[in-house]
Amino acid sequence: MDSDTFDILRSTVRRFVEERLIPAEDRVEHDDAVPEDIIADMRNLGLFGLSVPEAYGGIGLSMSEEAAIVRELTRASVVFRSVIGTTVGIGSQGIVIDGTDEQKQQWLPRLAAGEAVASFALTEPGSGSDAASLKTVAVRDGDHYRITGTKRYITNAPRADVFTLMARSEPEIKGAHGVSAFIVPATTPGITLGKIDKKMGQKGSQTCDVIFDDCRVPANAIIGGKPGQGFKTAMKVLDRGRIHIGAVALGMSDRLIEMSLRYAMDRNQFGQSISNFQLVQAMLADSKTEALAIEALLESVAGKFDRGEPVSLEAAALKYFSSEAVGRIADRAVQVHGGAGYMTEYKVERFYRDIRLLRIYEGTSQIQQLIIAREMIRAERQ
Ligand code: COS
Repeated sequence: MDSDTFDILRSTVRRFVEERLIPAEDRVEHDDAVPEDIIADMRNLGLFGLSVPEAYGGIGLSMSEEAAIVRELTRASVVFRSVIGTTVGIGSQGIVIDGTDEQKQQWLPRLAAGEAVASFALTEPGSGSDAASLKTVAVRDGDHYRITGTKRYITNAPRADVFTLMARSEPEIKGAHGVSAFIVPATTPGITLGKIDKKMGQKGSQTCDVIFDDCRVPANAIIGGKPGQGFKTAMKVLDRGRIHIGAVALGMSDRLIEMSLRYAMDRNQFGQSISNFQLVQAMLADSKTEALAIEALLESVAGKFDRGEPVSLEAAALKYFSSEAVGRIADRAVQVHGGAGYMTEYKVERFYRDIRLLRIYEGTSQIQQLIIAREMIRAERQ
């Protein structure tokens, strides 16, 4: 996108965050739902189509541009980002990265327009970090497959129109190579949703189980048309998703630091502003330093991704560092606010709970460490 158009998009999102999203945060928390009129505004702004190429009706941002927009968006509660998150990211990117032209034509324009919501169905009751051990089966039946299994903690499943679903289609091949990625419309007979999960935070972002009971889908629903490639597709989607999460961590860090600084400068104790005290300054300085480090790493990894360089190690490092750092930044924000930081009225306690998930979803910190070390060892062996 040319830089003038991009600047307009960025300032529009910034204004939307200030004028519409931040004022609606308490309502979202209270109602445990993002209001429909806000979702409609997000649709009209084109936010569902950020990552879909222009040829398929999206805005077609580069990873660096997407990161900058997501950073703006997540200065408001991360729950708003979740509305578009699976459609922009993990739910659609399998089709964008590995889909056939026909699959792209069929799904991407609707996803980009926000007319259809996509969810990513990988995790199962017995398979989380060890994604290749998934048990959902897709049994060949003529020119169709019959899918049976349960997917767990599926973000946006209650709103989803289509699932990118990983299932074992090659029963004789154990592990990653027996898995295919399927595009499964939510209206397919045999799909039922579990009850909506009750969570520590991120109220308004909905997750639930999705149960597939003998769901019949055509064989051409396999992403890319080739069975056995689904695990790789999922891993590529997650590499990219982890860069996106780095941008979420940065946006929330910006907000938490703003709140901490403002509170420290307004609050008086011992006859003066607490921002005069060096122990408070140390907390502000540590948070700012960590946010700058996330920013630098995000720019470098997103840039590498845009140049087509391999980024598995760097994306894992960014996701690991940024999600841990924003956890520390949120913890300091509570501390700077003192007693007020523990009260729901001031929102930092809510953000503290909301961002705890960043260290878990799209691969735990421990999985990121494992990927980083594996890639290091692999490179040294070559
Ligand atoms: N890009 C492309 N291909 C990849 C890849 C990547 N980032 N990572 C792995 N692969 C390929 C490997 O090259 C291998 O294929 P070949 O044998 O042809 O080389 C295949 O996928 C299997 O990879 P690997 O042997 O590394 O698989 P493991 O079972 O050891 O698992 C981890 C790898 C642990 C990294 C993976 O299971 C993972 O990311 N788990 C976390 C899942 C997750 O993030 N869940 C969150 C919920 S989804 S929001």
